[in-house]
Amino acid sequence: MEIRNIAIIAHVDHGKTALTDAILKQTGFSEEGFSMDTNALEKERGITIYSKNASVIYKDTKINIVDTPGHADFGSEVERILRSIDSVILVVDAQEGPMPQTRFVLKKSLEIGHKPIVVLNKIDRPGADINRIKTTLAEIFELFFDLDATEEQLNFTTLHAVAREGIVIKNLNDKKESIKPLLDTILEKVIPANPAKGNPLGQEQFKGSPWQEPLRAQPFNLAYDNFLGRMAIVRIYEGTIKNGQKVFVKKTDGKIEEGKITKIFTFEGVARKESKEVETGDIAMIAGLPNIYIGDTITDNPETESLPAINVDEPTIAVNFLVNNSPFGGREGKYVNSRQIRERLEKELEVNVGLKVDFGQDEMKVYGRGELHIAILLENMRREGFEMQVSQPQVIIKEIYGIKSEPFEEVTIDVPEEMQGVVIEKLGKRGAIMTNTKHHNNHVRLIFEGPTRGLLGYRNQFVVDTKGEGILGTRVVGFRSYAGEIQKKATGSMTSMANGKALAFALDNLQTRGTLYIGPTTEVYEGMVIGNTSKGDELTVNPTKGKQLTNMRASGSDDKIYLAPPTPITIESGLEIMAEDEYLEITPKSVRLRKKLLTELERVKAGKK
Ligand SMILES: Nc1nc2c(ncn2[C@@H]2O[C@H](COP(=O)(O)OP(=O)(O)OP(=O)(O)O)[C@@H](O)[C@H]2O)c(=O)[nH]1
Ligand SMILES: [Mg+2]
Repeated sequence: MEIRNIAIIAHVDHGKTALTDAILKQTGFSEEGFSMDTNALEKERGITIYSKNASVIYKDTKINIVDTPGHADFGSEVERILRSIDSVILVVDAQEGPMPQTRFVLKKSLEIGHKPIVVLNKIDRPGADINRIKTTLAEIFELFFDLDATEEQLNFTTLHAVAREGIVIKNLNDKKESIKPLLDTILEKVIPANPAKGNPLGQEQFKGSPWQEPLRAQPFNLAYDNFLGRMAIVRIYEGTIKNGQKVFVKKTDGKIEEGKITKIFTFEGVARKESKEVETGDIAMIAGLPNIYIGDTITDNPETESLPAINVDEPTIAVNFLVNNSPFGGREGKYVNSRQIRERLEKELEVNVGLKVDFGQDEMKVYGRGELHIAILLENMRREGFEMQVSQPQVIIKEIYGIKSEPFEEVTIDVPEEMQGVVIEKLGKRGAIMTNTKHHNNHVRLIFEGPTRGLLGYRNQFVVDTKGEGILGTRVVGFRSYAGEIQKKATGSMTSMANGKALAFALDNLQTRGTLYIGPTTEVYEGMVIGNTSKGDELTVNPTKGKQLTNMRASGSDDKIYLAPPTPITIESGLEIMAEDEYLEITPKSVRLRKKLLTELERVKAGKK
């Protein structure tokens, strides 16, 4: 059977998963209502976190599809996948137009030499009128051009879609029926992964075709199975791979290891199907090679030349994980000690390719590609019963050719025009420089470049400043020379001086000073941060203080307390707002912020040093 290998790429939320779901459904490989975003966290957040493989058969052709995550923190994963497939469906929200991650993934794809198929999605959105669709298309063309697309790449096919309803059309006035126009375009435009000179029947005259050549396969993703151990998702470039086969793994550092394939799966819909043998061009999941890693070459002959290595992007931020030693430490978690946390992190390293860990005695320094990358790991751990505390995320600073360097990001912002002032001001203070602006329909698109260090914690501020109407996207552009001091107005913390239960009476007084993270009856301890202060100062308060009891009862009115609903801390918001002298305490039941030094006296002393 012929094979086509594609990935679906786009900026976050532009509709990749909706499109993949529609393909699966309409080819009969999934049930009504099924979504590729199967993981509990993905369902909750409505975003894709893990890239996933699926496979459908359409007109006697097997189409392997990789649905990729759109969030910038997972960008390096997308890059690896792009290396292993033959073309991409670039999905662009017709109303929003190209966003930073569109640029990032398209750049990688063009560099590899793909000829992307462009899908303008969400043409049902009210803002996606004919004019906007035309502008978006022009912007995409400009983007291709900017990214040095070749003549052939610039000649991309454009389709229009309402992915959510399973509709793709070629021309805007075509009848809206199904996803078929996309599938037909894939068959027509994407090169077959198993060239026609292949030799499926072992005919003599075809000897020497890729089918006969030595095996060459390369992992682009890792998975873990409790029984089978580490697994690799590989693309078979040449030859075939058989269960039980003895293979050589050529590592990227030149070492060669021997191993034996103990299990092979291919994909059927989203299910794994055990296979005895996988042919040239296909994508498969293999077990039996415990040391296998991204970019290795799997072959049956050690003399075979290695495939070009796959680059894994370096982490940009680091967070310390430690045992929760707060006064409430160990109360709510099932796994709380440092050995358990260490073992869990070791397991994570099996599959989480962008992650690195320095295992210290008491602290484990975890390096990731961004706050979300780390937040997802923490969220998974707490759901499994882990409890720990973490330090404020710090960007990774390193010397490059003797120059102190730090990660930089490009920030693309869409806001109503009247809000641009506050965005420019705040980002300017955080060390970002505006590189471009563009106006369309009362909205303005601002593009900045600035150090990751200055951008940490900005997202929350942005949502407040733009009343939720703005869109913000970022992508890491690499390490640049250190940007110097950055003024970030740290929000001050309101810290409890007492142990006990918070009382409505006390909170009522405190809510005038800032935003509270807790409500009445929440248990607090001395040193726990219960809110922030609107003036930005540090405040030590007593949230457990009740009303003075007197014999005289005043008129009934002062008994009424109206508390604004608290803004509870989540892992992500906690990582953003926490200060350097604080820890974020994460348990299966709670997320609390605390001062490293619990008493005010200790903090004052430390401040004077
Ligand atoms: N109006 C409209 N909404 C759509 C369409 N396609 C998808 N959506 C919605 O857009 C949101 C994001 O869709 P997804 O398919 O999850 O987007 P994604 O690109 O996979 O997002 P990430 O994987 O998180 O980057 C969901 O709420 C969809 O229901 C469409 O054609 N029209
Ligand atoms: Mg998705």
